Amino acid sequence: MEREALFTLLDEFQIETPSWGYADTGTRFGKFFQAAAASTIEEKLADAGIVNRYTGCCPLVATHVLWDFKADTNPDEVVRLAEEHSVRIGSINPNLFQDQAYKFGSACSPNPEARREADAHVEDCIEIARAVNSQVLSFWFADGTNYPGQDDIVTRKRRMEEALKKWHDALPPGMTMLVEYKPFEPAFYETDIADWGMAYLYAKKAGPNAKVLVDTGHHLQGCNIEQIVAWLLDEDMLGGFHFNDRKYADDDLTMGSIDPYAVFRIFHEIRNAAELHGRDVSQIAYMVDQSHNLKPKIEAMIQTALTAQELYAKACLVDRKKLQDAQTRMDIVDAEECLREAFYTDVKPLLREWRERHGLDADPMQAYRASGYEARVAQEREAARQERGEVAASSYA
Ligand code: PSV
Ligand code: MN
Repeated sequence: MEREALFTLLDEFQIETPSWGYADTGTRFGKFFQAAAASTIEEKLADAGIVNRYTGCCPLVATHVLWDFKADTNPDEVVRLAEEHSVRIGSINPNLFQDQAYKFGSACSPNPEARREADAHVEDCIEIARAVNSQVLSFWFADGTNYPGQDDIVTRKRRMEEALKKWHDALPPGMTMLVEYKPFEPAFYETDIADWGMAYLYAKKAGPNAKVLVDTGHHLQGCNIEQIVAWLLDEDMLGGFHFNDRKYADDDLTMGSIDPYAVFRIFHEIRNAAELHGRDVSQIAYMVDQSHNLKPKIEAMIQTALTAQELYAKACLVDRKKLQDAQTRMDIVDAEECLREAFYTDVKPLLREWRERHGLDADPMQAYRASGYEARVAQEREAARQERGEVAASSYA
């Protein structure tokens, strides 16, 4: 691939980072607090702005409605803050899992009150999305059951279909609804959207503006994620990704930290869909869904963005003509080598050049560390915590 063509593809490859990746989050067993962690939406947007400033490829920030939009939050003010930090609000994520009403589910709950509450929340989310100019409403449901017989599986399916259709029809023009799946957790017997097939079916039934969201951590061991991606692309049903990596289940590890070749293969299928099969891949939302409990949060996000760019660039370098030729000749070794050659190409010099062209530092992580941002905000945020009467993160150390 020509250098200029690769640079154009890199220009178009934009990654959305999650507001919740900048805040203190934990596991089921507890939290480890960081002095520099963001607490307010302003702090989260400031951190996302820093990631964008050093990487040049993360201009969007995903928000989670309950965590970011309090009852007194003015959406116009959020837009203004985002602008101030040179980012924009990306996807809006409704929260249909935290309220006590959702004990037995939200859209699928047998409790009509819970379903009504879900309806009202989604209505609010659509309003917020409209106010902040977001084009994406991204749904993940904790709905499911823990025990065989707890509820009727098909009745739950029908409740979900009805809710998604209603919400889809309430979307303003130009807004897309993404449907995320997860095989288990928090429900452990049956999840109401357990896999891509179910998400596909729900999205199809909801209407033309509903697509599937692939969270890379939400698959059972051994699952061929790139095949799912290829199929969804071919059906024009791939809406976006939540990037992360995992060794066991939904571990929220840094993208590519366990299996970079798998990420490369996913990107390869995307480039294949675009270059070989004429699919429009321009609307795919590349989003990160990681909340780091141990790594410094901004560094983890910079590392993620750099990894994504690197693996994407490698996938762009696959010689597709050569690959097709090897496939036609049924030469498996040659075909596989096309992928391996691209994967093992050192793209770091190319990425350094891309950064220099955009006036970015050639080594974003180094530049960020040298800026002293983390130490500065740690001090400011600890002081703000004390002022609010909260426990200082450093007192846990
Ligand atoms: C659930 O595991 C998930 O992947 C969903 O995308 C949520 O919105 C996100 O994590 C944050 O809890
Ligand atoms: Mn997710």
